[in-house]
Amino acid sequence: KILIIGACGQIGSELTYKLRSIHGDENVIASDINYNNLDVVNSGLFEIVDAQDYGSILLCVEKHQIDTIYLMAAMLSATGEKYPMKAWDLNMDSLFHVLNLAKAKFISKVFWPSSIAVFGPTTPKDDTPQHTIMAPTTVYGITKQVGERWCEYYFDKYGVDVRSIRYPGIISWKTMPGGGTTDYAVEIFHKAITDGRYESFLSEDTQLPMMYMDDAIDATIQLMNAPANKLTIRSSYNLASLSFTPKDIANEIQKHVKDFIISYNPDFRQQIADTWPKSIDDSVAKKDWNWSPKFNLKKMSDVMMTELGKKYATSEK
Ligand code: VAH
Repeated sequence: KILIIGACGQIGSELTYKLRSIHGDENVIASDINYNNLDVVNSGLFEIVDAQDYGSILLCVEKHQIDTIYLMAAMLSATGEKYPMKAWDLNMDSLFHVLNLAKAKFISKVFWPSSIAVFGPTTPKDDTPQHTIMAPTTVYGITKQVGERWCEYYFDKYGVDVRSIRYPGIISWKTMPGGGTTDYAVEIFHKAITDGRYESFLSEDTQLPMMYMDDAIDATIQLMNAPANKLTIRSSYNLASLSFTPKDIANEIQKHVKDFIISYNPDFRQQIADTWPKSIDDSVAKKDWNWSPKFNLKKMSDVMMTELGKKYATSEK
């Protein structure tokens, strides 16, 4: 059975829904530190699990005969700069507990998300390679870089089957992201519908690697289902689908909301975004497990505006 830790979060919630649809509700246990996402809590098996407490995770693993864990709990880049030691403790304690559960054979497979945040200002920004200079300058990025080293170490030394993807910014409409630098790219769609305007905390030409949620979820499941002998990367796979700027998104939104207005007021998150790549080379993921994205900027923007339009129309009634 499958346990998702951090199931109330932006990616964790949609992984939960997707894995339930594939494996059946009774085989997927969602968990988080609180009941923050009632859609997830009330739509299937749910447990309170503290990702920083080994005993709490082990209790759930034994109660439900878990053999695979998706560890989606983390403190993201922006919040991590406000609470560096909390970010380090949460992101690293949780990874060690799950890797040690696998080393002790309580579970047999682990998914752990890395991020383009592992790259820093000295990394080549265009078509960033799978193997390249990595000197992240955010706490979050440091936890992801060190986490990747530990994943590869546990695979090499203890045969732990841990798999990982360096997610770009993820765009979705079901669950809000929390505390990320790429959150503007989700907020802008909501504000376009509710206010007809948005003040971006990143400058208009800040290009970042991004991905629509369905592509990210499909890639995650594709990697987890891939034969182990096909995988040449046990740190974390580069993954790409599209890159865009706030101006690009505003142009797409204006095709739906004619008089949509965007303004720019960069804050501390601009300094974070400036250290990240503009685009990613994911040729290794394509070769190893046939990765191929389905959503381009237009298709993503259309689905975001359509689904959020419906969501806000019903909530107003
Ligand atoms: C963040 N959404 O902004 C996350 C992600 C690449 C960005 O890691 O921190």
